[in-house]
Amino acid sequence: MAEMIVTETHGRVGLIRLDRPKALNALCDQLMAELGEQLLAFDADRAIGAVVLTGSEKAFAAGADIKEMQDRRYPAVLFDDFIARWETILRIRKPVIAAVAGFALGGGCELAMMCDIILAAETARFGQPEINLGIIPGAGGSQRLTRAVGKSKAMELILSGRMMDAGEAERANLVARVVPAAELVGEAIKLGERIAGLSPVAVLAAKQAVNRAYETTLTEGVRAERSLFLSLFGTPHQREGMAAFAEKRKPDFSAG
Ligand code: DAK
Repeated sequence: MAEMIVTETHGRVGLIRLDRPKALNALCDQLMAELGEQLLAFDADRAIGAVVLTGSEKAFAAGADIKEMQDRRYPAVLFDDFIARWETILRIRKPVIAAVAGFALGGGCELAMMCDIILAAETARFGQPEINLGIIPGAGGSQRLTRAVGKSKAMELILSGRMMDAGEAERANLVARVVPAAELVGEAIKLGERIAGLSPVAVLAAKQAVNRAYETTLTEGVRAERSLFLSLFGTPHQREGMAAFAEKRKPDFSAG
């Protein structure tokens, strides 16, 4: 029984709420293990088409748990499973939407950036303050933030530890959209429902294709897109989607 996350389903959308309020959802080992297990469970569930990951009004997550990390030493950190627990989310093939309100700092910002889409409440604050602790980002922050916002802003944020608000994060292309705090989770679920109502095969392929853009060269990415695109012509959903358009009706992607 999970103690640090709360799980709900809304139609075909699986919702995971980080629930460690006293520590502003600091990402301790137990929380990361529970989160990883639930993400894998939603990924394996054919009734779920998209996942929303959120925190509280005050914090998406204020980072890795500093108190848990403070006695860790090298090379012990090299040999334990510290890193593996953080990367389960990268194995999830369904879309994962981060709905961020309040602090998304350090590992919290990195976790949001490992999701496919970030929706932010007006209250959201993003940052990589690890430099204040004598370390640097360790779960991809220096790489993903730089790809999202560019070198100069990433350098400024990572070298100074400064936080940016939701408006700045939207202008810098870190987040897809900013919404009023009261509507954040509802908007994320609505987006998840829309995606979950589409062809699951096409959605999976689209996620893979965009990730190729993020991870490889243009030539390799275009090649990957082409083979994914062509493979979709072998699916019943391509026939249904195009037939529905020609027949002026809504497509039904529930079969197949
Ligand atoms: N860890 C542990 N506890 C935390 C925490 C954190 N990251 N953030 C907040 N808390 C706790 C506080 O200690 C406090 O607990 P009590 O004192 O009440 O017991 C409680 O949450 C409420 O926090 P505050 O009293 O500080 O609340 P404020 O509103 O005054 O301030 C704040 C909010 C977010 C500005 C402040 O709490 C803060 O600066 N927090 C630390 C932010 C931070 O430095 N985050 C980066 C942590 S380093 C890796 C993966 C990940 C990472 C590294 C490696 N691998 C896989 C290799 C990531 C590293 C990090 O994230």
